[in-house]
Amino acid sequence: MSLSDFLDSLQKLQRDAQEVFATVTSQESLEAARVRFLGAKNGALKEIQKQLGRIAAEDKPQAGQRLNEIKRSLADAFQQAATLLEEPSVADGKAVAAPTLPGTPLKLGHIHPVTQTIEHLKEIMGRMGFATAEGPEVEDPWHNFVALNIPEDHPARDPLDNFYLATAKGSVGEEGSQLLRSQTSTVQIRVMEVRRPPIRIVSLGRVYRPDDPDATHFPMFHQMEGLLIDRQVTMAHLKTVLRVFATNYLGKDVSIRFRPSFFPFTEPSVEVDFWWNDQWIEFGGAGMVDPAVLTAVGYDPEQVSGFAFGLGVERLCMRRHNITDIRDLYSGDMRFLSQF
Ligand code: FA5
Repeated sequence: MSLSDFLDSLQKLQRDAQEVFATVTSQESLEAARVRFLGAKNGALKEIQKQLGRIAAEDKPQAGQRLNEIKRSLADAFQQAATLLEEPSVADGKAVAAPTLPGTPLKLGHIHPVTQTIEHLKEIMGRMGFATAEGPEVEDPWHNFVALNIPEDHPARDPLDNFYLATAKGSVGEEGSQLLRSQTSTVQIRVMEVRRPPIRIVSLGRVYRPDDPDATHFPMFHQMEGLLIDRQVTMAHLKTVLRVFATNYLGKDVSIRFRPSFFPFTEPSVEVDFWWNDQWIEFGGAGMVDPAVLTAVGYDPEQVSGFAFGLGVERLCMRRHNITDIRDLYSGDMRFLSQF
């Protein structure tokens, strides 16, 4: 067989095959085309390949090269036809059933209401000059209790009221043990340990307590801690900052009251309540930083004074958005969460 006859038959095969592969409409016709052109036994390509032995020796390289090219191009045509069959085509009906209907909307994620609240609170406090500070969620008893003037026998240190870590080195409650922080007041200590006054920070983060969940309690919640240390800071400064904060976050008509209370790390101490749904609801604690705390971090209580506060972030968020059950915030129910 001459080289030109060989090349002609290859050319014709390629034309035929491409035409057939381009018009297959089902798996069956695709398979039939594959067997016809690429079949290993009697496929058209195989038949032509058999002729290769009859080509003159000097023409064989060229003939072989062309044969391989056609083989690749037929394999490609087959692959393309197979892919097209898998894709839904307009001819399938569904895709063209109602081309003017709106498509399926993309579900976009958005920021959780508690995170939105945290950003909002940071922004309000930032406008009053409070920078943001951070502290670890896994704490040691020094920062969670001792430096905050909470003695060894204080009920707040009870293992039943805290999440101590089983991996901790020391015995539960003692130096060397570790726990999930139960309040963000730990950050007061961490900031004062490394900085000199004046200090004006807020710290927003998670805290953990083994409280039974109910409408206003959750075992994991967030607090906003505030700390201001300077010369001659008074209770009037504390009350003003909290009032300005409350009116900024909740509106001018918010009623806020300060109730005498006790915290080991502040003296005097107050509980901060907001009026909500015909009753006073506690939002946090506050007070003048106890001189014992200032001394524990190496400050001179004769030279500086300050105030601190710790507010429940979820309760603030709930008050603003009129959410009546804290558990809704952590239910993961998109029907609820997507409203914010
Ligand atoms: C404290 O945690 C003090 N560290 C606050 C403080 C800071 C006082 C600085 C003085 C100076 P208390 O345990 O009351 O205080 O908690 C503060 C607020 O956290 C509460 O008023 C409430 O709003 C919120 N809170 C407390 N427990 C929970 C809970 N289980 N779920 C949701 N919010 C809670």
